[in-house]
Amino acid sequence: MAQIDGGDLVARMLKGEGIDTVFTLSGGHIQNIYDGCIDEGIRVIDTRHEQVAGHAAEGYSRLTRKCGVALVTAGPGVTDTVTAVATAYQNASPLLVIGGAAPLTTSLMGALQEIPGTVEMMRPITKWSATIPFTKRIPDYLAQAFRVALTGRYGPVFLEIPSDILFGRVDEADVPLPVGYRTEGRTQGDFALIREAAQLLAAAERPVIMGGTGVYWSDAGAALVELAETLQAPIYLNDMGRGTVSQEHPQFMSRTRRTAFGETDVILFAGTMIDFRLRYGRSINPQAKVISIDIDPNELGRNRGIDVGIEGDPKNALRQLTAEIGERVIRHDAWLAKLRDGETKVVELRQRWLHSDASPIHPLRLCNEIARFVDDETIVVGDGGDIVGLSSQVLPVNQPGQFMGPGPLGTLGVGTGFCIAAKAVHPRKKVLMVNGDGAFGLNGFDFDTLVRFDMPVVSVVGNDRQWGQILVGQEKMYGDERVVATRLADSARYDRVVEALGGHGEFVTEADDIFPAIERAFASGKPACVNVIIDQKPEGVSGGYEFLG
Ligand SMILES: Cc1ncc(C[n+]2csc(CCOP(=O)(O)OP(=O)(O)O)c2C)c(N)n1
Ligand SMILES: [Mg+2]
Repeated sequence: MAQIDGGDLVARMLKGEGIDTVFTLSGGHIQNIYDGCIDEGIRVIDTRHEQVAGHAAEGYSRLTRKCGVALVTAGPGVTDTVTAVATAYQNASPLLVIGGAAPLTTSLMGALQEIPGTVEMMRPITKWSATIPFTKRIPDYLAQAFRVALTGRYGPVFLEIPSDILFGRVDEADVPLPVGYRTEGRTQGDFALIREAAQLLAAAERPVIMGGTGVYWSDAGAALVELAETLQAPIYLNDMGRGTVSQEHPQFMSRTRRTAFGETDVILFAGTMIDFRLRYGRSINPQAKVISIDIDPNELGRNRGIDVGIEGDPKNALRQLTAEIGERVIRHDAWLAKLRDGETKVVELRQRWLHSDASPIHPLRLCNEIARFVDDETIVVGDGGDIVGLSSQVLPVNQPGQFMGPGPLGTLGVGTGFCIAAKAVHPRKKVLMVNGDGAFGLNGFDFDTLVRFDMPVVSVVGNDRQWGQILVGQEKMYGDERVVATRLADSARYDRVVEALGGHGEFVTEADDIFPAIERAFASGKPACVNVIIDQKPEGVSGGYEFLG
């Protein structure tokens, strides 16, 4: 009878899930999984840091809505992924991290890379974390991992495979691979609550709809638009919800949220946590009726009391609401016009800086130049502080999943991993990264991975020679003379770092040179860095962030 080992079993299960690429940094404890991947035709992309492998795997999940996989070696390989796992957890992203581990046969004897408690370490930031105890149980554990990661509120799982289990051999015939081990069904909202919510929405005078990450995961953009059009309500989006509705849609709004929240009488949240991003709900009109839809019932009523809380898949629940409201004509022309007016005013105020010729370069001018390169076939990765915040106000995002940022964990350093994922999933799409100079330093070395795998992406570094978003707050709170730990070198040439790794570099100090430099960067056909020196104290831009304690 044919004998196979645990690595073959892992690879076959991945193949069965439609995983065509895995992300890793090598180690003896896991190398037979690679061997299995070769047999199954699964591409192995090796990064220069396990954190990047983790972010790349999350990026793969976000772009495919499958469960991305990172394979990492025992001990430090696993601990290096903790930040990526935590980031995915906060984003409700499915993710499977498979960690090597010292053999069970030498447990407690001080084996190489043996540390206690990796499974426990991962537990609070995963939906499930476990050790696989027998070789022949590998397929069952993987089936359970995919079932947990890809149902309910999606999220990461961690599986540790001790090396004697992973390298153990079994008769192929003794280990049939499980099939039909998870459902793709999606829950409906409670019918009575849908009716109640529909009545509130239909009677609203100043309705507001806010969609978030859950809208992306349930692919609910079209359902959201349909309801919003029926209700003639403004649409606001945050985090991974961005792009699920085109910014061209006449009801899409992004600059008037404060007014809308403050004046609304009925507000509907779909797949959006009412957390710090929404000021814990504190800015919502206290008299407003609040309706919330979430796949995770623990989000319903958190921080802000709700009137109707609908546990369910956002796409289904939104469709149910639209059906329940029926074909009435509900107009809120004055409300929409007022908000649109507010939107236009902000855009007009910005014009001056968007077209500024100032030297040093105004960051809004930089964002405006970057925007010229973003079309529907461009994936934009954001990794940095203020420069990313500003760019999100300027860059068009009209496609679901088109913008990839760290989400509520605010993880600096996600960028190179997300770029690797974007090119792995969509080799022909343009990938453009907006980088802070500080953020570049965290995982910039993975430009090497982009070079090795021939993944041309362009990173534009908004180089203010500081950890700007923190420095601004520091100055406000403690004064100029007590700024500490937030300044970076004037001389750092991130463009040359990328050149040295085999990529293309551009260095820009004048506004008119930005566009041709980015053009050359794309034309080079290599991973590229356009290092743009920008104003440290730009006019008209407040910077920093409000720390809501
Ligand atoms: C891993 C990590 N460490 C620290 C922080 C805190 N932090 C938030 S924004 C920021 C500054 C970012 O600086 P940079 O990337 O240069 O962007 P800028 O704000 O200067 O545009 C820091 C340090 C974080 N969010 N993530
Ligand atoms: Mg900076």
